[in-house]
Formats: sequence, structure tokens, C-alpha cells
Amino acid sequence: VELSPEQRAEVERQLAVIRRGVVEIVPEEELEAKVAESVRTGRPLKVKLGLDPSAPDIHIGHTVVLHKLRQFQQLGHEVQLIIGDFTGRIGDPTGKSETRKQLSEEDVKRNAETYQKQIFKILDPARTTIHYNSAWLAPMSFADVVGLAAKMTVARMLERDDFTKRYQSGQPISIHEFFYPLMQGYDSVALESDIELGGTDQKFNLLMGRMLQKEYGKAQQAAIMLPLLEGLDGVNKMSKSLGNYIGIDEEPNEIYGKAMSVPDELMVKYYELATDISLEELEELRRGLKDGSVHPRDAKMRLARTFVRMYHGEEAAEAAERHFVTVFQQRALPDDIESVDLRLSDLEDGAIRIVKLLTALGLQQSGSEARRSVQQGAVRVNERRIEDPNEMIQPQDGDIVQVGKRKFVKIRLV
Ligand code: TYR
Repeated sequence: VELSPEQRAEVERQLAVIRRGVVEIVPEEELEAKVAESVRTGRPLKVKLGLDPSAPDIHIGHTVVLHKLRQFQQLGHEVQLIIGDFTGRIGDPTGKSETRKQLSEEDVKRNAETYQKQIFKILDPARTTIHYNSAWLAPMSFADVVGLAAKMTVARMLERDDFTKRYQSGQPISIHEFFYPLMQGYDSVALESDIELGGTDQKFNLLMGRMLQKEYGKAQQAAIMLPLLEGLDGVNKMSKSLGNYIGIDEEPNEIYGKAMSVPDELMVKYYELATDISLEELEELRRGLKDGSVHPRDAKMRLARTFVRMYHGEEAAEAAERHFVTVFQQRALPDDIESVDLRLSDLEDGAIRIVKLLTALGLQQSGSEARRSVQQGAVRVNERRIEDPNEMIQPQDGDIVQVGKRKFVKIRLV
């Protein structure tokens, strides 16, 4: 079917927004055809994202897919947000080296509620339909389940990285774990999704949706994979358990301070994937940082401000910036800070738990003393207050570690 020149331009505009920050689209031509069809007919696309409510809080890492959904909404499309209350109880085996413990019904319900509240800080409720996948998964009969399982082979299941590894190393894989991808895929059948989003780790599950839709005689969804965002340590995927995250429900000053500790190399990636600035602004920023007309420190303050603005509003963002500047100036560091050697062999994959770092640097006598200091809010690394005694730090040469008002050392990696 022929598109008018205006329609063609509109398709190109939409594809540019959709492609921002994306790692892979499968298959590319099908996505293009879907967008073209939507522009021609005016029918919005149904874009699916599933979230298993396995933790109570959403952090900046989770928002990467949410921002992409928001962009789809701004282009006029509709979001199908699945709260995986049924899948969440089994837990996605993706990337796991052992069977996960199954969550209780109450945990899932409680988390699902906080998720909903936080999600609408990013998504437009008018273009979002929320679905709980227990609605169609729970009533399935054993015969239905057998029918679903018959559409998949064991060999195909075992192609998945994490399953291969576990199978080869003799780690148990329970049959119910095989059902996880089938359930996620079946969600796409039930909702007749046009597109499904996920992190790069979700590829297998997203393609399962395509395959099952075909088996059930439906149109096939396109899969869009987004990068997994590294956390504040700059190395590991952002996650609550590693303590390298910024939660979207955190206090403005916390968000601001944490954002200021994003490594310089990751700043543009954070802007691209986790903020609402436009493509044009993004390009301008990239150019400015490259040709030196934008100072990295100013860019980072703007990033911090943007995060606070998105989750607490403009006023809170300005207040957080004022707070940061005042505190920063007041705490002007002494210029004769002693350097202390830190052995690389004390690190594991380049990281060390904060309590261990404090004793290794001789700032604290014992682990328990170190833990107490952290809990009292007396410990800072490069000006950022550390609150979780289990936080993993990625020490760099020249990092400044501080306990209380007077104890400072500068790290020298040896
Ligand atoms: N497996 C996804 C994750 O762990 C969650 C999900 C659940 C996605 C159900 C889609 C779906 O239909 O992030």
C-alpha cells in the first residue's frame, strides 16, 4: 500500500524515536511495517511490557523500558502493562544459576500495588491498560497447559543460555521453570500484542511470544530489546541487592546526590535511556561534551536535576540542587588528604564491600565499627553518603573516603 509523503515522513519520525537507545529489533522489517500500517490506518499499536512484582521498589534501571513505553505513548500508541502476579510467583529463571524461591501471594500483591503507584510517575494512565496475568493463566485447565507445552520442544528450551549451563553442570532445573517462558509467551497470545519490550536478557522470552502467537494463529509481535543499565559502580547491572541503584521513590536530595556519582563515561547513556529529554537535546549534549563546550560537571548536575524533576517536580529539583551546592561548598575538602594504599588483591571483580573498604584503609578498627558508622550516615565516598553497609564500592585511584567530619583518606590502588 502506498503512503503519502507526509505519512512516510511520520513513519520515519516515529522510527527514529523508537530506535533511540535500542539494542536490537526482531524483526526490523516487521516493526517498520507495523508502524507504517498504524500511520496509514490510525490504529494505535499495542505495546506490551511485563513486570514481575518481585521487589517493592522501582529503580532507574527498571525505568529504561518504561521510558520507551512512554515514547510509544507520545507517538499515539497504547501500552499493555502486565503485572506478572502469576509469573512472579514462579520467578523468571532468566540469568539465574539456580531455582528461585517462589514468592508468596501476599508479597506479590503488596509489591504489585507499589509498582502501580510508581509506574504512573512515567507512564500516561490514559494510554495504559494494566493486566494481571493471573486473569488468564490461573483458570487454565491441565489440558490447556499440556496443549501449551506441546508447542515447545525440550531441545529448544535447553538452547537458552542459563538452562544450558545448569543442565551441563548438573544443577537441577525444575519442570515448572520451563513453564516460565511459555507463560510469558502466552500472555502475548492472550493480549494479541503487536510489540513486546524487554531488556536484552529477555530475548528468549520475547521470541517465545512470537512463536506461540503463530502457533495459536495470531499475528506475530515484534521484539524490542533495550540495554541493561549499569549501576552507580559503573560495572554491574543496576540492582537493589548490589546497592548501586537510584530508586525513583527516594528523597530528592538522595536522588540528586546519587546521580552526581554516576561515572562520567555513563552519563550520556543515563540521559539516553533513563530521562525524558528529547532526541535533539540529547544530540546537542553529546556534541557539547565531545567538543568541550559543555563541562561534564554541569552535564551531571543537569542529569541530577532531571531525575529529581521527573520524580518530584521542578521545585524539588531546584531545591535539591541548592542543597547540593551549599553542602558541597561547606564541606570543602582539606587539601592535604593522606593517600593510603589499597591492594587490588583485596577487590573482587574490582569491587569491595564498604565495611571492608573502611577497615582495609585503616579508617575503622573493626567491621562492626565500620558498619555502625555507615548506619549512622557518617561515611562518604567522593562526597556521596553511603547508607547501606553492604554496598559494593568500585574504588578508583584518587577516590576520597571519609568517616565523620575529620577522617579522610585518598585511595592509592597498588
Ligand atoms: N519475565 C519478565 C521479567 O522478569 C517479566 C514478564 C512477565 C514479562 C510476564 C512479560 C510477561 O508477559 O522481567
